Amino acid sequence: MTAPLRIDILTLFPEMFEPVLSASIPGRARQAGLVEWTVTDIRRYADNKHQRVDDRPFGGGPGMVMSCQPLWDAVQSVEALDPRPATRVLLTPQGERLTQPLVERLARAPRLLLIAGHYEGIDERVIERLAPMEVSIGDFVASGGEIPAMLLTDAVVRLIPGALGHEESAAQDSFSPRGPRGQRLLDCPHYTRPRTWEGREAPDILTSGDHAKVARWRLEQMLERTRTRRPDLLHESPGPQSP
Ligand code: 9D3
Repeated sequence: MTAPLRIDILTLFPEMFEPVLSASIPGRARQAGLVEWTVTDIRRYADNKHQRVDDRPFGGGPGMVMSCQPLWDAVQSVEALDPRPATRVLLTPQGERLTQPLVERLARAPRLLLIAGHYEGIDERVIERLAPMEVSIGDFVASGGEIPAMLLTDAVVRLIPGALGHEESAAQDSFSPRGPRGQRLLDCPHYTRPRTWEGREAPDILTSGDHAKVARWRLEQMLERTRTRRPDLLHESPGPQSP
C-alpha cells in the first residue's frame, strides 16, 4: 500500500480543526489509514515571553499583521517531522481561486502544509521566503483561513481512492457526464418517494423503467441547468480528466 497523504495545518486556532475534520469524510479516511494530519498552534513558536504572534502594521492602519518569526519557525519545525517535501499552501483572499482542477492537483501531492492566516494579513517577507502556493476559496470575506483550510482538506481527501464508500465513488466526477467539449456540468434534479407530494408529481420518466430514457433526460437536465445557472462552466476549457 502507498503511504497515506500527510496534511500539516498551521493555525492560531488549533481547536477548530479536530471536531470538524474528524466528523466528516476526512475522519473516516483517517480511520481507514488513507490520510493523516497534524494541527500546530503557531503561537507555540513565538520566541518572545508574551507569545505575541502579531504586531501593528508599518505605515499605520487598522488591524494587526502576523509577524514573520513564529510562522517561519513553525514551518521549519513541522516540515522536519517528515522527510517528504511538503507542498506549501497559504490560504489567503489574494490567492488563486480553488477549483476542482486545483483540488485534483493538490490531491496528487504526498504531503501538504496548510497555513491559515488570521488578522489583517501576514508580513510579506515571510510569505516571499516560504513561497507557498496562495489559494482563496472564493470572492467573499471570511474571518480567517481556518475554515478555508478545512474546506480544502475535505475537498482533497474525498479524492483519495477509497475515501468515499464504493457507492459514492462510482458517482465520482470523472464518471459523471460532461458537456459537449468535456466540461463539468451541474447535477440534475433528484426525486424519491412518494411519487406525489403535496400535489407535486415526480417526473413520470423517472418511474418508467426505461433506463436509456432516464439517462437521456438526466443529461438534458444537466445541460439545461448549466446553461441557465452557470453558463460560465460551458465556456470553460475542459478539465484535465475529461476525455
Ligand atoms: C480589508 C482587506 N481584507 C481583505 C479582503 C482583509 C482580510 C479579510 C479577511 C484579510 C484576511 C481575511 C481572512 N480571510 C482569509 O484568511 C481567507 C479567505 C477569505 O477571506 N475569503 C476566501 N478565501 C479565503 S482563504 C483565506
